[in-house]
Amino acid sequence: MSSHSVEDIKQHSARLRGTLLESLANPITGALNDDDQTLIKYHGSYQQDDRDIREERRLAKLEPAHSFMVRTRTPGGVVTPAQWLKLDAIAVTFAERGLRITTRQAFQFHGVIKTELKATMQAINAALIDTLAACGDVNRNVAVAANPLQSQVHADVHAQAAALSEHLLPNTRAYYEIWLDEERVAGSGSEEEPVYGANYLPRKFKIGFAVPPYNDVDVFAQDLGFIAIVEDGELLGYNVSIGGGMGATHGDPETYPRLGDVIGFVAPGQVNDIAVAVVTAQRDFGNRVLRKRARLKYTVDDRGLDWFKGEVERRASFALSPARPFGFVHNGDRFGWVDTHGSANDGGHAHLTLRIVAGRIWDRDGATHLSGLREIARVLEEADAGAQFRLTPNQNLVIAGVPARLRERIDALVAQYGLDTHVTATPLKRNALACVALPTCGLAMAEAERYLPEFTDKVQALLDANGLRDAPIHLRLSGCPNGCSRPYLGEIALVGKAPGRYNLMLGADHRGQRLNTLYRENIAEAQILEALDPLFGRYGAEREVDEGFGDFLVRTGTVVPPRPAIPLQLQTENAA
Ligand code: SRM
Ligand code: SF4
Repeated sequence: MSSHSVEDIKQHSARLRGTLLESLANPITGALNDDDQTLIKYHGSYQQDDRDIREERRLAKLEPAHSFMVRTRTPGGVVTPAQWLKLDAIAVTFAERGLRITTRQAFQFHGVIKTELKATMQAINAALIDTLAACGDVNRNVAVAANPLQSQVHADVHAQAAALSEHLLPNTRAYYEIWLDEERVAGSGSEEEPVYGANYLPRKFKIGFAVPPYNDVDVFAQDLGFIAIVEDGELLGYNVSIGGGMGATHGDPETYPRLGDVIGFVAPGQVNDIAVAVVTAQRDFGNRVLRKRARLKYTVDDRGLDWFKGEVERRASFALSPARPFGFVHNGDRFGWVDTHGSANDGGHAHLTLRIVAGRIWDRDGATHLSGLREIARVLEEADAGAQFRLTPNQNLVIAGVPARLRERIDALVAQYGLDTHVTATPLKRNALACVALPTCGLAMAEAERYLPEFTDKVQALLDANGLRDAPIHLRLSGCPNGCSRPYLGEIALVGKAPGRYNLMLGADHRGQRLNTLYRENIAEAQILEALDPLFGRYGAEREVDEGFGDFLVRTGTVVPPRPAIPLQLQTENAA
């Protein structure tokens, strides 16, 4: 990799252009020049290689099997059936392993080769979707509560989040020039970056909007969270939380997962201003020397929450109002059909949430999910009734706004293509998350996505044996401590340490308000199952009514968790 620091590369990149055009044109290698490997992230892509065959290729003296992951910027993960069909065609033409729903409501394509990267980007653009700022030291895809229940408020919150995503886009035209052949305009005065500055942010930045009582976006895992405060069906504004983040490095106490702190309340009209104030404060005070300490969570801890809040208010030129009470009941998805008959916005429509295991939509072994969703998209496009696909931050899929007359047809297609695991799978399997990990993720230390089905089968067998078949336990699997499946918010989580070895984390709640804690370090599957079995036994025998597994472990002193995210005075009853 490059010997230049990321800060140097950004600064000397001519606003994220670098030598990307030359790199793409170089026929000798499937890779990019070193510095361009950093810059391409801001355009929504990562250079990767197939780690399954890395060693084999090294021995054969071949360069690694390079390819690119491409990630969309789709705030709240909303696309139309027509867009779905276009994304599906891109997956079939240019990518391997279909479409991948991410934990931030984006699509990822894996395995795109360099010579087809530009065509892929252009095809995404032709679907009226972009990939700008999907990765890199900028604001990433904005996550938004996924289910369009109580639809007017959800529509309002989604619109707010999409507008904020636009507001925080970098101004550089590099993306349009490199991928879409826009001509470069001399002077580049319009490329000034009043929010980001010449060096962009010290690190990635993430924003999420939650609509209580559901916390499907895991709002406290975001650098900046907005929690909608709704009264009598009206959106009053948002509580603001800052300083969430999951990533850590094994064995380095200077890095840690952290839940956001609620610092106050803003009206809808103040959202963009407060976001810009937080982003620019992080831009100016975030750690640009140590990347592992560069996220907002560390800036907040290093400077102090009160100091940071004061700085944000100074920049926004207004004071935050006191935070309002709110309550979360759940951070998972609600599966199956949800009827919204009679609601003001979309009378006579319903929404179907499908379980997509680890977010991977592809055709294999009789489970032809990509084909099935293509058929569903065709039906919805033809009906032209305003239905949408909405990706959830739990890697699942909502088919939203389905007219009553189409329900039977959709149900038939769901069954025909094996898309009905929301009905057939147990709650454990429905709620489990896994990050991508091997073979594409360059940082993976252990399997995650590929291991999830086998691992959940084994945990399920233990639950069954303990009379807990339908226990709705949230299980999350990450291939390394970066925490892309937000594992530190799992009631049970595995965090990869080495091939076949994981840290076992236990004790988060199922509302995204309490982190879990390390229970056993660096153990293999047999030991993990051995550790879980007696805990399930006790849970089955001693749990209180409706008590979650994580809550049980904490109440019984089996694990001692870090502090909860929300001060008690802010929690309404349904959060208890
Ligand atoms: Fe992530 C890096 C995949 C959500 C924390 N993440 C990566 C990379 C790009 C590996 C790399 O840097 O080379 C992974 C690419 C794997 C691949 O082959 O596709 C990767 N992250 C993902 C996705 C696809 C996981 C998934 O299974 O869905 C998610 C894409 C989200 C999106 O659409 O934008 C994804 N990553 C997350 C989340 C969850 C979230 O945002 O809600 C987190 C934890 C929250 C946070 O940021 O703290 C997360 N990813 C990281 C980190 C640790 C960052 C840190 O500052 O601590 C890294 C490593 C890094 O940035 O250096 C990372
Ligand atoms: Fe890769 Fe680690 Fe993220 Fe999993 S958690 S996708 S292994 S960086």
